[in-house]
Amino acid sequence: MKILRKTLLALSLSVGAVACQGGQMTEEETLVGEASAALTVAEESGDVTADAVGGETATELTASGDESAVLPQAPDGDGVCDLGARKARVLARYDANGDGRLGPVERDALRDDLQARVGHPVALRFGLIHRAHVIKRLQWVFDTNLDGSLSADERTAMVDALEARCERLRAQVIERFDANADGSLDATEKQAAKDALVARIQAFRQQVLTQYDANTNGVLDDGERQQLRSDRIAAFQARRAAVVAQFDVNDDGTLDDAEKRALKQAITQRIIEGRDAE
Ligand SMILES: [Ca+2]
Ligand SMILES: [Ca+2]
Ligand SMILES: [Ca+2]
Ligand SMILES: [Ca+2]
Repeated sequence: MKILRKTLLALSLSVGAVACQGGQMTEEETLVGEASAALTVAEESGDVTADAVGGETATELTASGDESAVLPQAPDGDGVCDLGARKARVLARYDANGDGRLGPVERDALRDDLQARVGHPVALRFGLIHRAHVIKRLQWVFDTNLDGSLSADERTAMVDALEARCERLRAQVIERFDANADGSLDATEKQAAKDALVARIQAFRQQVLTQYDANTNGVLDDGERQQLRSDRIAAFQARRAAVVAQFDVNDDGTLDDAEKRALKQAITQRIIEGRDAE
């Protein structure tokens, strides 16, 4: 199915036609898929795109470090990766006239919000913790022709990769929490999965607080956050140096286009296949 969709896309692009419906993703599906993929990744720790720091400028890296100096919050999902459910929520949110699909005006609103999310780190769109840099990195990974924006086929590749990842993670969660072994998660089992996720996030919050809440008042004050921020930036710098060293085949100290493509491909493979992919 996935291969068929790509073949059809390549076919339609090769004859210069932009077909809608009938086997390949419509503009609405691509857009909703992209928003859902971006929100899903942004909600998580962002580890999956962390190596994209290799493609960031010093300014971008600092901005990413600033943003990541925010304590994580529990996600709004149920702890089970479900891109389909996420898409339904995105669709419902932007389907202003309630006809079950997104018309041109509604699609523009969603596109604007997605753009605003990347452009304005402090905005709390969608009511979720904002991780614009994670979305920015995700978009960078799938911009395979390096023109600074995502074409329809690059978006499709991004949604396909995130869908594959979600299916893989979902299978892992089911394996772990399917207590009665019937192959799916009922409400109780889903709740257990969500509780485990929330516990993991709380433990991480606690770990950050233990390290940075110097006056132990339970929150990060300005000075404490400043310390966290500069540590995050230093960690990103170290990671960037390691990533560049790994992909700098010609040893000139920077990543040229071919080296960036290899990095993007490695990250994509890891998104699809998991952490042990390489
Ligand atoms: Ca592109
Ligand atoms: Ca079950
Ligand atoms: Ca404090
Ligand atoms: Ca190089």
